[in-house]
Amino acid sequence: MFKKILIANRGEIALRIQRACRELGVRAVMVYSEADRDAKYVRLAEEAVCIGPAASSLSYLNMPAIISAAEVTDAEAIHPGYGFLSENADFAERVEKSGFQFIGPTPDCIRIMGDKVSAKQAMIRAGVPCVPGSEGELPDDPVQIRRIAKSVGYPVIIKAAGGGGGRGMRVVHTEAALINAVAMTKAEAGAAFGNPSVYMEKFLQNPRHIEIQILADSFKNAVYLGERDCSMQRRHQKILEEAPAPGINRKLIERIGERCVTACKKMGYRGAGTFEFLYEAGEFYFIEMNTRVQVEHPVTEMVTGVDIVKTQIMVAAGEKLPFTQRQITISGHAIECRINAEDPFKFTPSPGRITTWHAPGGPGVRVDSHIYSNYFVPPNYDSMIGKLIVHGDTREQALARMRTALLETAVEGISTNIPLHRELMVDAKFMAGGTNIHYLEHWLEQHKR
Ligand code: MV4
Repeated sequence: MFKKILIANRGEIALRIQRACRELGVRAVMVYSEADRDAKYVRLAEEAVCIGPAASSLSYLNMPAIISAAEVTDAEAIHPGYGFLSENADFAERVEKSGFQFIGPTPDCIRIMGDKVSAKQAMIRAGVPCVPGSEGELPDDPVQIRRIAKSVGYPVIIKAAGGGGGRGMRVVHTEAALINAVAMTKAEAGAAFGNPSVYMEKFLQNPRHIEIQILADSFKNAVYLGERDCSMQRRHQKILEEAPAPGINRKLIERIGERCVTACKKMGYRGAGTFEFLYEAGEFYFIEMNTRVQVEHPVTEMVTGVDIVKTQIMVAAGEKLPFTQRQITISGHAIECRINAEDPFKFTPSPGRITTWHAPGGPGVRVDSHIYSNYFVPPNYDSMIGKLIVHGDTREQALARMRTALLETAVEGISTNIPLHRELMVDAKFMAGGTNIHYLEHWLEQHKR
């Protein structure tokens, strides 16, 4: 095991990784921007290094500053968390070239999954079901583009190979709009991602967003840890997640999970990863793979008992996965509410000083947050200030525990989206389970205030 690792992130995930390090007996070096010097995990740290001013581009995205911090503190490995540099293949490569272990997959795997066209091709080869569409990048010839769209069937969606997470895509309903839409998406993709390559898929109208968590070691061992339902989102920002996904056939999930495991073994994938699928009319369609630990990993930890962050560190240190697929079982139900510093219905950011913080508690309640009373939420970063996670024997018990947890939680001094979560927890359709990716936006439209 490593003696010391550097945590190249901030906020709740920096604290989460620090906690995993303590359990493993690994010293953690925290890096922080000038806006984060009073952070709880910085105070708790055995070592901390300031890497620059508040702006992310000058601190948490500043590769030389992060690598220098690892050098001066003699860290052996770097954990990138999520966001920032976590899926940057060039960063992973520079980390390795500087003699450190990147806690994540190889730069090659990150690069292949970062290009959504090559990711899809890798999945097709591994037998993972994908959304029907162009096999690979769209050609330039308008006649061929029209032919592909006709065979896929309208509506289609044009997606940038360099996009992902909802960036660089356009829905096309008619042949008349097709060629212009492709040209526009290509131009935007070239400007935004430095890669004009686009591909086409059948546009699914009312899917759910279901993702499969995997863990893999360097010895071609891989397991899937079941699925998460992340359909409750607004503008591609997830607001709550749950595991397992309500109402989906377990045998089907097992078949898809096994395909994901096969894909990992074929790619030589190492670390934690997530296969994102759209689920519609009883079928799964792969869309993207995330090569990092995700915000919503705790719901999977709660239903499997597996510590995903600890395992990431163990496999990066060259250890074998400490469990086989047969030892993984899903028990009960978990829900996570993301707590954001924002207006609960207008969604405008609400940074500032938290005057009061009361955390909830009780059986099956977990709080992943770095905040405290008198903490100042900086305006420079993502608005998420923590996550409330509950576990119950059944979905109904988890819902009841989340209602209580939300009732007990008090954040004063800033606005948060807790009032929105309180309403969703008593919403009849959400309570029934299985709402799709459009549900929250429609709900907000109907509950305008
Ligand atoms: C789609 C789709 C419908 N059909 N692809 C958006 C984020 C990116 N990961 C892929 N996205 C979508 N791809 C096909 N072929 C609908 C979406 C989509 C979506 C997906 C997951 C979660 C929320 C979403 C919100 C709008 C659109």
